[in-house]
Amino acid sequence: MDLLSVHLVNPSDNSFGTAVITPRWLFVLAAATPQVVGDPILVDESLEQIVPETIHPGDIVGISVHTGNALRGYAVGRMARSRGAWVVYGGIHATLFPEEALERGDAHAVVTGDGDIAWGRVVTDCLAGKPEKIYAGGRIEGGEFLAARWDLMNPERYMWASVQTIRGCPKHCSFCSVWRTDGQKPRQRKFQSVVDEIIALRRLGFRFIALADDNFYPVTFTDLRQAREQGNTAKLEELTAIRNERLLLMDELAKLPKDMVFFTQMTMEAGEDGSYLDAMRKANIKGALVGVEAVTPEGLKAVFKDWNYSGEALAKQLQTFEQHGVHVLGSFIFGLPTDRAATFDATVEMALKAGVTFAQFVMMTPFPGTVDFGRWEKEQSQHPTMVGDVPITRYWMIPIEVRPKMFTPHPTMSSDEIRVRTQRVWDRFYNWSSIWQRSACAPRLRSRIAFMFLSKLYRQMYAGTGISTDSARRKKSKSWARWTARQCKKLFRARPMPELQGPKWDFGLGGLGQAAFDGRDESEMAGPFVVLPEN
Ligand code: B12
Ligand code: SF4
Repeated sequence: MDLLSVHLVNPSDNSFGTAVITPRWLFVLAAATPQVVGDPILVDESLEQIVPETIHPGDIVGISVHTGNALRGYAVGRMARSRGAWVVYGGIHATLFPEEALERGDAHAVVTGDGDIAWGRVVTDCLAGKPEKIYAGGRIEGGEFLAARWDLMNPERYMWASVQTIRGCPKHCSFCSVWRTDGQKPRQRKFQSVVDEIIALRRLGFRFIALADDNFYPVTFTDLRQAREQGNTAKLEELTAIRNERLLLMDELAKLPKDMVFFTQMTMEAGEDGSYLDAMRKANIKGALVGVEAVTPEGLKAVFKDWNYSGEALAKQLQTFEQHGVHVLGSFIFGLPTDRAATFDATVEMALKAGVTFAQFVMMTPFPGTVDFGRWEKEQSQHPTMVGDVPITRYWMIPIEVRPKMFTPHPTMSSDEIRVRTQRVWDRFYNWSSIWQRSACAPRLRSRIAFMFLSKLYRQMYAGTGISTDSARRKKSKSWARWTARQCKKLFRARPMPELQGPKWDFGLGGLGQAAFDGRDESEMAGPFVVLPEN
């Protein structure tokens, strides 16, 4: 009898042949796959579509769905089940809608929450022919997060790798589901495990790494002050320990080869803490996505983010990042009820004034699990708007060709007006002359060219294929993005460093970085770091 295979599928309607960032879950679940079934087959559809003939009866197919790719994910699941495989879903959307995955995606089982531990149980139960319908993966502790199996990745296909250092966010922004699904308590990985993984990636030739964190600045001065004022010693100790672990991580990252470039996301509150930003710069964390969202106090209030800065203070706060050597990717939302026609120009002008290195302008989308979604679903409950036979509050189930561009009506602007104005903002921020000016932050011509390509790629892949665009533009953007992606890939790759040694930690690697080093002798990891001169 042939041995069965485990397939892990990252669904996508858009295959570019090359992807910017590795979908981390694929490589983490690979690490969680019991050895008895061998190495799983990893399929990332953002590279190329799955070939149905590779699925055989008795195989186990794990599919990850977020809201944007749920429809494609369900199609893959139905195909796999029709070929006799066990079909299992996980990921944020499956966590929020397990019943939908069972019904529309033909699932045998759904894992909610973290898969690091639950996946092993699912595979074992499938092998026994008796999977349960729902597995509650829950929120595991940071020390239990598995290191990814990078040995199963084709390094030629990705520009950036992704490593997670922390999950959860203490905030509660109205448009975000992270604090509901991942929780408000930061769950921090052991820094040694993170460093081990990064070394494994640099050995493969990756020097650009996205720190796939919800919020890299989980403890603010306000949090510390409040705990102190309340005389809450336990809380103060907990917060201080989280902060110290962050600093330890950054100390270690600073010892890695100097050509490494990290990128993360965090709140703009970090602008209050120059020493933290300095530690980031020293650690080669060269950039951070910062959720600016809105540039007016009314807009910030509307998204429960009134702790963010607006006006002059906002520009100053963002400039502080840049002054400390941390580039900002400012993220702005359009379509908030408080937005007016003038908001678009005011926003792009603020982005330019604040000197952010990159910016993204997204259209308001009510993602499930958010406060905004809950409010909207309630409003719609009496007389739901339907698109075909699908209520608009299940918009991800509407075929792409007929899916509206925006879902919640705006009090004063049509969705077309918002879309067109948003496109203009992207065009203005990313015109060649603005990019050229911003590229002055790159020290050498080669990196300046890389910066310009990256800016254009970002603009094309994001705005050109996203909801704020039309189908003709989307088609043109896709082929442009494909070409640019090939050029960018060459710029991002570094010479693999199989000889790179990492620190030998005081304790065994068991449960920490082991998966990243599978097949390697622990003694290979001993010794000092090899530090390269900057190139
Ligand atoms: C890094 C990141 C990105 C990166 C990289 C994406 C990539 N290629 O991986 C970038 C910046 C490109 C990005 C882009 C976007 N992102 Co994003 N991103 C994240 C972030 C911060 C971390 C994801 C990650 O790598 N986590 C680490 C892995 C290990 O965790 P995980 O994926 O959750 O997987 C675990 C479990 O979910 C489970 N699991 C997952 N899959 C499966 C499958 C099976 C079978 C099983 C058993 C278990 C299982 O097990 C895993 C291990 O525990 C998340 C936030 C979050 N907390 O999830 C947002 C998040 C996923 N992104 C989100 C959004 C909205 C977007 C964008 C649409 C942004 C925008 N407005 O345009 C785009 C869409 C991109 C696209 N087309 O896919 C939302 C999704 C909301 C939703 N309901 O779908 C999130 C949750 C953030 C948020 N604010 O709400 N993103
Ligand atoms: S948007 Fe950012 S700051 Fe707000 S809850 Fe989500 S992860 Fe936290």
